[in-house]
Amino acid sequence: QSLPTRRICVLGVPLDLGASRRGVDMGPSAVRVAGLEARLESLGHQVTDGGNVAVEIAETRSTGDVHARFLNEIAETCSHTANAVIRALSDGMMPLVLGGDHSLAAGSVSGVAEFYRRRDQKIGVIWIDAHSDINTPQTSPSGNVHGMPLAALLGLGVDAGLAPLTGLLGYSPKIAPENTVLVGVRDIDAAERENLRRAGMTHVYTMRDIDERGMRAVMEEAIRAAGQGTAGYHVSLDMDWIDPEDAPGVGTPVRGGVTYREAHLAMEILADHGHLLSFEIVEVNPVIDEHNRTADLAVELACSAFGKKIL
Ligand code: 6HN
Ligand code: MN
Ligand code: MN
Ligand code: MN
Repeated sequence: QSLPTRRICVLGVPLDLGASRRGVDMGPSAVRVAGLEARLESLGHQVTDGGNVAVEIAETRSTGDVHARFLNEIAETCSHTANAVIRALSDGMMPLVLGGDHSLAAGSVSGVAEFYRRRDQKIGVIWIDAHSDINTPQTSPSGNVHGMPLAALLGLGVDAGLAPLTGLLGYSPKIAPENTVLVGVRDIDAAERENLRRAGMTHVYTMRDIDERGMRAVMEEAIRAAGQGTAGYHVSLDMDWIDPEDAPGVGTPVRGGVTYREAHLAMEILADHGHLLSFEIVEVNPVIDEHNRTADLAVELACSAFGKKIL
């Protein structure tokens, strides 16, 4: 069948201040080079590239607090990202955000949430990741802010040094735990378990859930939770979700991830439901990739999420 044509706005956020391994700032470029725009257009979509959001680079800044390195610079970029997302949505386009480290999601999701809040609607979030990204500066073992964006969005960390991110756009929380879903997690810090509980997160699907119940059952449940009483959902895809065998070029690889086929199936199921409000792909690291194949997979997965069918 023919798929609904969308107007898509690509936004790059070449940020790597939130991770300790350098290189994900080149992610947006790598994904563009892999042919994102042309391949989405070949599906019938109208794609506009909105360029890159302004970011600072590590070499010109001091790290600041070791419990949340470069937090103020990251919050600044998140604020620009939120505004760029709001602008794209206001222009009737669907944001497709390219990272960059995952801390940028504090900005992109805030933008989507704010756009719908102005219309008295809530949004859901489907966070697809090996990690739960729910540390605060107090609980983080690394001080890397890319391990904290979900905490900020759910309203944690105001009193734990995360206020610049949690309080983005002047209010908090941006999203509700009942509409926020984690899929594919397999590396959760001890203190993050407690943070998940404190935040009221119940829709947490681990790799074991995917192994035992299958991708179809897990995604259907995830979509139901994220869509319950919301305008739809934002999908935040951290490429380290996929097994390093198929996605070696990521910031924080963890073995035991989803397979190439499972990843496509999850995206195809998202496309079937059609409640997608915005999409993002983060943590592509060309420095440790092999001939850009992680970026290429990112493009493939975006195509599946935007309706590409085998037949
Ligand atoms: N990511 N939980 C670890 C930390 O340092 O807080 C890893 C975070 C990884 C974050 O991959 O987006
Ligand atoms: Mn992540
Ligand atoms: Mn991750
Ligand atoms: Mn549906």
